[in-house]
Amino acid sequence: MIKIGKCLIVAILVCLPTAAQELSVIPRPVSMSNGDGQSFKLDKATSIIVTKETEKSGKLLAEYLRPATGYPLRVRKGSASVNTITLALTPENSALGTEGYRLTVNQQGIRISARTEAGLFYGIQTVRQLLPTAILTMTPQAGVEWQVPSTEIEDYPRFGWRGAMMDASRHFMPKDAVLRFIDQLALHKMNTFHWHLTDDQGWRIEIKRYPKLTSIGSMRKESRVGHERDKKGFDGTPHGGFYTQKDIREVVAYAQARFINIVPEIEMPGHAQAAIAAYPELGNLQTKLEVGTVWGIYPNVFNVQESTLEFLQDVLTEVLELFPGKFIHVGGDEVKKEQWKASEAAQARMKELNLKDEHELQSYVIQRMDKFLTARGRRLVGWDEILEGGLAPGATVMSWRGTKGGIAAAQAGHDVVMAPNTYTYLDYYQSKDPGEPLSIGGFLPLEKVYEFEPAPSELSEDEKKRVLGGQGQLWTEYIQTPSQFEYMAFPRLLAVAESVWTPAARKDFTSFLARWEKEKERLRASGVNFKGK
Ligand code: TNX
Repeated sequence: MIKIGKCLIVAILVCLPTAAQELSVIPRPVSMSNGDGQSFKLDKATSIIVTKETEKSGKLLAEYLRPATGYPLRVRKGSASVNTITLALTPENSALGTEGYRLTVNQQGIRISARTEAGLFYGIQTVRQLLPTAILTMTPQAGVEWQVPSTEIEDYPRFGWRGAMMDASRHFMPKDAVLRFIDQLALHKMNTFHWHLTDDQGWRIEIKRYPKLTSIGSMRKESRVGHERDKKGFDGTPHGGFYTQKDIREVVAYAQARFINIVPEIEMPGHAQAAIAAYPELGNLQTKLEVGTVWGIYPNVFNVQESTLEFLQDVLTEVLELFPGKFIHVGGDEVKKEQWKASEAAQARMKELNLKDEHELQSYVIQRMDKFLTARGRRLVGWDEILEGGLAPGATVMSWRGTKGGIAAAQAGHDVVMAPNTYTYLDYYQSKDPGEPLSIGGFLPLEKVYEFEPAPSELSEDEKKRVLGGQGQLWTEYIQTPSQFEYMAFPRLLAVAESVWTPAARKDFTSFLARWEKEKERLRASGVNFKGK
């Protein structure tokens, strides 16, 4: 405003019509109309309309809505009328696939339909994202109008394996942090939680038959200070923790209720030092080892005697009882071969089995486990090194050293999960800001993660069908706390979520960034840490 004498010259703002702002749903739905500007208002009289088949989903929705609204919404059978949220199973709508849903919101009410309960679940997650972000808080929020903007959404995932990996070995992640992480996976329509439970620096799963795995193997006496390459010494502080079988059952049930499958990982034959510290007879040396205290690749791998393979199968037997999902991860990465080369027993074993080198010996271990798991109706998954020395027939390959291993495996007719360090290693730095917490290295900013394409163009259309999906990895050598874990995960894991759910042609980084603004409020309301506060 400019004042000249007694005249006011007022600048007139011309408001150009702007495109209505896109609703902030992550991952971006397959199709979404912006509605007519009207909205549905949820209040204490709203009821949730279910059938016998959708009652469970209805109760889950009511449970989700209760803490923040304070409303004990009625879940009842009947037909949709004014002020209702209807959950319907429509098995005939084949366009939706096994996890898709259709969501309609208008002034009268909300309707979610899907062919499966999983589809309804994802429709419910979208509704949670469309409500004011305060819906995600766990205490009653006074004075919020619980409006849902009108819209019409049809949505289904691009891939069936939409995952995140948590390394709970290098730094133990307590159960409540695991559950909080699972909540975030569910809210973003991820369905696979890969739980890395054993490694050189800590064994984190109770195995009843071998109690020393946790009484000895879950505790290291100290940890490296600073970056491994700086060799700055040790903190002198013991670090430990493990999940009891009861904890695991609780986490599995919690995940199942959210349509998340847990893929446990028991590392073999490398990354085995914590187990060998507990049971020295599993190793190749006569000397006693301690649980690992530094980061990097240890030479101490399992020996290949029959008794050790039986030990591994005994461990897997308990793992199978705890984890009902189809896939069991046996690691297989970074197996140093020196000890096998130097060991008479290993060399004799190679001769006995008619194997030509140590790669074939490693492959033998994995093939034995593949047979063991297949005979029990499960499937083995391992890191891409399991390709070396011959791939076990039933194995699924998790490609981490870029996409090469995954491409080779898909071309050989194997199933593949893409987890390339070039796009999905969320333990790498996310910015060049000197204030970033110390990390293993690398540089993977959000925009690079957003470019993650799980089905590489090198594959033919048929081979692409072998790509089950992809996932983000959070290795925890340098991630010491759950809060730092979340900081590394968000927002980048959301870029992974969009890459595995949304059709490639619908991905748009500018749109993602706009939606990320709203998402920050969601994470805040959920009490989850993130980068970019
Ligand atoms: C490589 S990925 C590893 C892990 C490390 C990670 C650090 C893989 C199969 N092995 O043991 O934690 O790099 O980024």
